[in-house]
Amino acid sequence: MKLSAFSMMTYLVFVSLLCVAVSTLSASESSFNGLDINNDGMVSYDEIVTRYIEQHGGIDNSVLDTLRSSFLIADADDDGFVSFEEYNSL
Ligand SMILES: [Ca+2]
Ligand SMILES: [Ca+2]
Repeated sequence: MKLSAFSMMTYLVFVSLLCVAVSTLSASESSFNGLDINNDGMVSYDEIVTRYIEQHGGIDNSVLDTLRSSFLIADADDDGFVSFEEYNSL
């Protein structure tokens, strides 16, 4: 349902960011764990931003906006975190 309001470009940016964390490992669990910096089993918005900055050396406001809106869509149950199940369903 949320996907209808979700542009393809936003989707691609978000998925590529999720994949870039551990790009040499193909297992989705490994890439999820690469994003889960504090190993609490959930990926927060701050963790995604931190990983993005590590990968790109910085971040600008337009990317922050895209990440924020993408994160809200990925967080299907609106608890403020993306679980492994939510990540896998992207
Ligand atoms: Ca976490
Ligand atoms: Ca969630």
